[in-house]
Amino acid sequence: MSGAIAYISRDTDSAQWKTVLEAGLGPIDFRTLDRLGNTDEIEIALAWKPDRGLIATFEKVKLIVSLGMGVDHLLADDKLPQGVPIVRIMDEGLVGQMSEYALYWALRHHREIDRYAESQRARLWQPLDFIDTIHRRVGVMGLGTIGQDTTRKFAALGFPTAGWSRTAKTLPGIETFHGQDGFARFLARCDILVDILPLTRDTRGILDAAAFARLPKGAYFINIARGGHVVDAALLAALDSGHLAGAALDVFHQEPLAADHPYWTHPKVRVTPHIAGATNPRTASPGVIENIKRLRAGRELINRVDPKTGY
Ligand code: OXD
Repeated sequence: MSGAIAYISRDTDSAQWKTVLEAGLGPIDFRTLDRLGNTDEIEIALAWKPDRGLIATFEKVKLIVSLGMGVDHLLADDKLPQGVPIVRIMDEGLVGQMSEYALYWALRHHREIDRYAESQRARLWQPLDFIDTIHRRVGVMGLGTIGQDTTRKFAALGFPTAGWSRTAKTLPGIETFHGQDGFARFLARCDILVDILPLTRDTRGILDAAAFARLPKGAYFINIARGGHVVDAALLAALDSGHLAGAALDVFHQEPLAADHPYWTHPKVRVTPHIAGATNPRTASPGVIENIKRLRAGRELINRVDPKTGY
């Protein structure tokens, strides 16, 4: 039998992962955090938020698989073995969930559903003025797989949609901006801003007071990327001053969000517990199986991460 596959995560789906991997690979030596056994036998680490330094103890590890599409949880480990390839899952199910989540909050804001809920509580029949879809400009930060799917769906609904990325990208029907110069111009045209960027050295704290100030007055912010992009005090100040209409936040600097964090009770903030997209072993496993086969056959890996760019 080949080397062991270790499931390094506190999530509770290890049995499902074992089942789907065995369906594609045949019998495997599958280890979990509580039963790692002789760690020199571990060939592949399937990891989600591993403890710092743990993977470094697997002296013969040949492949690290991120069990999420983001890899910041791995790259934050300064002891991660250098030179061991890192791949991430690419899960169409997860991509669809993420764009669906962004669309939900955007439409809820766009159609003033919260104000109608208030009217209902007061038994008030009160139609409100509305903004036409063609005048509500949506902007998506991050044009990777999820960002592209999200821009495509907003554009299909008729929202003037733009995207911003580090390097230039061209997408049909989408206005694109890139780099530092493009960022200010991009923000200035976002009535709804959706964050789907990876968390890297360059994007940590990117949404600060200056960035929020560049958004048009009344803009709405949706974060399905990482809490580390946001300077929380700046977001709260922009909401409190009335510059921003509201925010839907699925990700936070610290998760779970501390019980006394102001986001929980802020009237303009909607909090969800990092559920915008969940990795499903059934839909995520084909890519993982393919990579394990490629590794063992000495072939080029897919969905490989460049530790320098962080995605
Ligand atoms: C991911 C996530 O990175 O769920 O996949 O945050």
